Amino acid sequence: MKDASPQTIYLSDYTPFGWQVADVHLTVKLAPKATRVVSRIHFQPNPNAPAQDFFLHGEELKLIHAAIDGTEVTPELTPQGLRCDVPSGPFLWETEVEIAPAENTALEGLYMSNGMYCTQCEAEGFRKITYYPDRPDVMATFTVRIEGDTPVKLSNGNPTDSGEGWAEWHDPWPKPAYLFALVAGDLVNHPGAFTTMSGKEVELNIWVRPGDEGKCAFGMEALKASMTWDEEVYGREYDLDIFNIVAVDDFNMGAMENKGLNIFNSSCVLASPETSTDANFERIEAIIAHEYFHNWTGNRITCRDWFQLCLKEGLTVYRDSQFTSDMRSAEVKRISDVIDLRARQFPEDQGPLSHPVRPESFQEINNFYTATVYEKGAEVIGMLKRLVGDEAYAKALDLYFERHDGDAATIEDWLRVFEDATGRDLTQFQRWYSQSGTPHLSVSEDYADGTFTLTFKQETPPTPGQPDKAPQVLPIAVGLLNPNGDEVVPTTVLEMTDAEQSFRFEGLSAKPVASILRGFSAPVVLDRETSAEEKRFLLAHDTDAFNRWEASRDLARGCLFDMVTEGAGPDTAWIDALEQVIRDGDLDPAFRALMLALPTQSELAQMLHAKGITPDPDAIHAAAETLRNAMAERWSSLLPELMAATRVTDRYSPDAKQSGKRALGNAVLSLQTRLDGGKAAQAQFDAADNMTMQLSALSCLISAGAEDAALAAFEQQWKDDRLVMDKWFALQVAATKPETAAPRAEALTKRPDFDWKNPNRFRAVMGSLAMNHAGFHAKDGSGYRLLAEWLIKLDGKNPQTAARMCSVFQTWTRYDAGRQALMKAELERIAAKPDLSRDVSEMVGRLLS
Ligand code: 0A1
Ligand code: ZN
Repeated sequence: MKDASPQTIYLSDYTPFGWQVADVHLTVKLAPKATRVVSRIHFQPNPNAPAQDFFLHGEELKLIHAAIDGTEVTPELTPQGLRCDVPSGPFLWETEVEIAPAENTALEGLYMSNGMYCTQCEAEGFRKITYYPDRPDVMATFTVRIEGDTPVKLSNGNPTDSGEGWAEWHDPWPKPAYLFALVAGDLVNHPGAFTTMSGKEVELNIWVRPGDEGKCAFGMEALKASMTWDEEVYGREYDLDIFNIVAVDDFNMGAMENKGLNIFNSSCVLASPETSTDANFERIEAIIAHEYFHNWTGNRITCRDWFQLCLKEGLTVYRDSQFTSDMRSAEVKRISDVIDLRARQFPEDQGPLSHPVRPESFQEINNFYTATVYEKGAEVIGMLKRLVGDEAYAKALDLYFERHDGDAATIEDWLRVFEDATGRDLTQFQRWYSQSGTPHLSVSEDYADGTFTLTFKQETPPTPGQPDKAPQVLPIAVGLLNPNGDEVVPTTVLEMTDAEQSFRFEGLSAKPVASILRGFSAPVVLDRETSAEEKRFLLAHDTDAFNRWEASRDLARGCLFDMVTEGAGPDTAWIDALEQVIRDGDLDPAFRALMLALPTQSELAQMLHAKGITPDPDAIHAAAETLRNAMAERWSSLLPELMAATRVTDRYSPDAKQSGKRALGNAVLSLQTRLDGGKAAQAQFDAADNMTMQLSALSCLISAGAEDAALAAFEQQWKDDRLVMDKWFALQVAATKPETAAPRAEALTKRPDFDWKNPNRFRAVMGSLAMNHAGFHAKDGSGYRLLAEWLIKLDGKNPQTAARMCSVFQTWTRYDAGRQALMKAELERIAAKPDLSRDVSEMVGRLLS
């Protein structure tokens, strides 16, 4: 039965569940269309909860029978669950339900992927497996018996016993139901082992479908590195005898941290040099770390309710970014994270979907697994660390683990730990969790008699439901350079608490050049009027790598802005200043590759909109093309030289050193393609022995319009590899010219291998269409129409993935009246779909509001 009237849930309505669960015993008898789930649960009254009806969540379940202390009962059933009269003391609750995993296309609860049974219970999927108080503050130990004829049967915790056709698992750590997992199938394992810091042996496995065994070694090494890192940096040890990872082809998200049994989208764990790019390797390493780190930040300490999602996600993203910084280059990681934040979180925070890091209401929690909760949530932790210092941060984290181990905690608990560990008052800091929107920070400078004064003003524009904002605490990292380029004041963190505040630097011999917001020390928009000359100075001399990159980015933004608004030509002074950096062989090639990338077209659209100019996607695209062509022409003799210097002759490794060289080489190749029409790219494509080189060459050929032969050859080579074919689908749409983006996407949807129920394949085509800025925003509305049609279709099968993708419309009010009307009409068409899911309905409602 469908949920007819979506309800809004409020943080302020939180009440504890009326019962505690002592333990859960599940027997799952697997069958594709009629799986039986028998649950035996010991409930006892919760002395800390107000009186309430006994209500258990349950959706799309066929109740076979229910009993209390062995006596059959007839509960009242609703579309959301069941209500029942229960004894006043402790009791044993038993139910048997039937579910059909083979028919579950929503990929939530128990479902099947390529003949394999698997589960996804976060956030509220367990209620599709059995009746249960499916909320994170109800924690219990689980014993699971799996019956079925698949050779492998896995669940959380440690294996306890098994026999012909059955296996039993016991998880000794109390956990909420969202961390429950079960996997059964014909799987093979890539084994490993780890000895923890206290000398405990842990068995490790990566389980995959037969044929994928050769793609597990990198993931296993990443897992071991994560386990070591969490011991060394956070003092956190693993706590079970076994840690299993399973790769699943059909998965809505990247991966899931189920206790002792992490389930991964196969694209986020399987890797080989031939089939995965350097970027894939880096992402896999980070996601494996992320899920592993959840064992402490998420599992041992979980969330009281879903409003506290950032408690586990912000912290775990922060921890995985620290890990990547330690494993690779901290500077490159920081720049990449900021690029990502601006591309995904800023538009969210500046549009109709804006919400606080800790939202205060929702209809469908699955719609709040957002860049704001994850990435801004991590930025907030980075700021906290910057404000209290590294040592105090470490002390606070120790206290957090000590005080809250085994708890379902809140943001208040988290901040109290910091207050207790440091003696600071974090009342104002709390606004980072409750106020939505991106603060704008402006700055003015004054110099007189050796004293340099920086005056900052902060202001956060109104966001949905929050017309007025109070000032937030901003850690502003600043360094000062002398006119000769020497650093006279090293990085200093200024703590801004007021709407307007001045900071003085004394004893200077000349007016310095300020490097502000070093390392992007706070997630704000910095509105700073500086001359191009000063930016070029910072580009050449700043000791802070982030701000060096930012100075160049700013110049590029300014140049593109002038090109679009005034018809100006490319800024050759910037191109020449950048050349010095690109040529500098002492600089990390990965950093130089980042310096070569232009701001995204969507970022420019946002910038124009913020300045009151309606962005024209075609004009932005044209300006970016002209600028890239100018860079290529100006550097025509440098490019071949650089390509030669970045050639890797050693055996392929996805490490930072080699991948940095390839990144630079491929950035150069894309410029070279503008001069030779794809000659060098074709040569690289033909010679490539790894996916990084092959795919970037293909990308260049597509943008040069010289791709037919290469596309066919690629398809021929990789037609049987689903993950590689996802790249093939994606690239043709993402890298093609705007006018061919929507027609190509549409043609691809007509292929028999466009298996649109697979979220990876769907996103490969539709997500890439949205990423082709001018293509998606084609004036005739063809991009919008195609996407809306497919979202309507997907909504009937997989509401969660459809809803997530609705966010590509979040910037719709930025554009001209014609485009706005077209997008609005598509959103209204989606909203009018009969039986629209709660997920998509909430998203479209927010987008149109
Ligand atoms: N907790 C996981 C992400 C995740 C969230 C929701 C899911 O289904 C709705 C699945 C996975 C993580 O942060 O990795
Ligand atoms: Zn996570």
